[in-house]
Amino acid sequence: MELKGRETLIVGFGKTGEELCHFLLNRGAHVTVSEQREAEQLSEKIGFWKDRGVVFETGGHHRETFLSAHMIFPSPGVPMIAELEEAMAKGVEVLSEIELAFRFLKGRVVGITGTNGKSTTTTLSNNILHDGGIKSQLAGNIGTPLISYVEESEDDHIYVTELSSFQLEYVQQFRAYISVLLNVSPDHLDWHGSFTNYFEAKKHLLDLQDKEDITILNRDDPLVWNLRGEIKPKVFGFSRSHRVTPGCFIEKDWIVCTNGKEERIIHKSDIPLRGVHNQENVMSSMLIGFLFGVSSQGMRETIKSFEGLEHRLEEVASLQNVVFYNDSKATNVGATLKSLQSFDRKIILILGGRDKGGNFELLKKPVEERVKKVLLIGEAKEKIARALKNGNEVPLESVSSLREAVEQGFAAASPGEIVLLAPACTSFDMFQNFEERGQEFKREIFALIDRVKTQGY
Ligand code: UMA
Ligand code: ADP
Repeated sequence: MELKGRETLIVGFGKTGEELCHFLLNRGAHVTVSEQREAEQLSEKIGFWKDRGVVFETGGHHRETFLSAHMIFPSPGVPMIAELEEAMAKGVEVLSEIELAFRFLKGRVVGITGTNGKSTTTTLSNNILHDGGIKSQLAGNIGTPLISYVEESEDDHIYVTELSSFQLEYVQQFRAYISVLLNVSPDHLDWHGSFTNYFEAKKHLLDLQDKEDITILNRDDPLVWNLRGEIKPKVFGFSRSHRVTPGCFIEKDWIVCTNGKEERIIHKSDIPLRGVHNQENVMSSMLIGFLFGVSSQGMRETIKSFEGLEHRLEEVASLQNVVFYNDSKATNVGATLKSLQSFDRKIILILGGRDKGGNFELLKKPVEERVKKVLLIGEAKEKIARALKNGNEVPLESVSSLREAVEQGFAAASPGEIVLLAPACTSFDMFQNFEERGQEFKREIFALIDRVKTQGY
């Protein structure tokens, strides 16, 4: 692929946009950035890139800029805006950052996607490979764009890459040596427009693989498992409820991997992560290690020492035997459902934020079964209240801040119960991102503990 002298347009100047600037300039392309935010709101680094010849169009997108480009690289967060649609219709090439990276990357890609569990699985898989002596790197949606590894890449490197549906939208040749599809449930419907489009984007990952490649599929998710007949690579399954071969399954409380010969890898009780969904993440990570020949002993050690990621069912603190959990990353209904299933004690649940088109009706039954009280926060409050109300006896209360949520949650909980932030929505109505929401939740918990200790409440 020749980039020298080509007119390239980057849409959006976040992490991806900046890494793209670096890469495209290095390859001799002419680079323009189009960004909806005003220049003052952007990173100070804009000056650095201007000095190197990047042209900035800020405060909005202009169709002429899009139409005059040879190639457009939209940042993942940029939906199908009119300017992009028109340029595509006129034949301008539109590629995602991962596609560009793949065209130049040496080494192999392990691509992990799914609605939930991507970051956990990507991190654990990378740990397993790394501890097993393989030159692996953590890339993609989890934080470091794949493109930033290209210049240093070598043939024996493995890039364990978390892939979002956004990144998989504009791919053409991106080919993972191993792909993983963890699960699929409705998410990002505001961006993709429909569940079908969202599902199709995820499926691009598998469609672009060939018969020498490997696909790992969730045997217990019918939508995912049904794809096995439609794709070219060899399929490995993982399942909590069926013996699946080749693949990974649970037998007499042991997690077993098989590709002909069965190997017991770890006893269920040795997995430190909470929740059955994490058994699925562990099984798929284990299959990746197994396929790269990492020893059972090695995998066992890595899994035993993996404490999970911040903001994913994170135990924060306990006060008078009420335990607070931070699952700020539960930004869709599917994740919140798994979160609720992970406890056998009554829960005070904090729900709400910005809606992505989620079907909150699905929460009704588990809320009735497991939740003592729901605290509603953010833009989606009323929609969630409508979905939960009909005949539901569980009290709902509206709160205006996480401070109030923490206080009301503690007040409603009896000793032995749980206060859980698993909001089923994004944080963007009140925070920069899910991390900031989780940090604020934790700060408020510790502030409450201090108040109780010093003032008795
Ligand atoms: N922008 C426009 N026009 C638009 C929309 C956005 O100019 O119409 C601009 C914004 O003003 C902003 C820039 O685009 O300045 C942001 O681009 P971006 O949202 O793609 O952000 P990046 O910083 O490039 O981060 C992206 C991923 N973000 C999203 O997918 C929303 C990061 O995933 C990822 O870590 C990073 O690339 C590196 O690969 C974050 C995420 O929330 C964690 N991902 C979603 C999720 O996990 O649910 C998919
Ligand atoms: P992602 O990167 O796909 O968002 P994370 O590992 O960050 O995945 O987890 C996001 C949320 O989804 C967390 O709230 C977590 O509790 C929940 N979760 C994690 N793994 C799974 C899974 N396999 N199935 C369903 N929910 C999961």
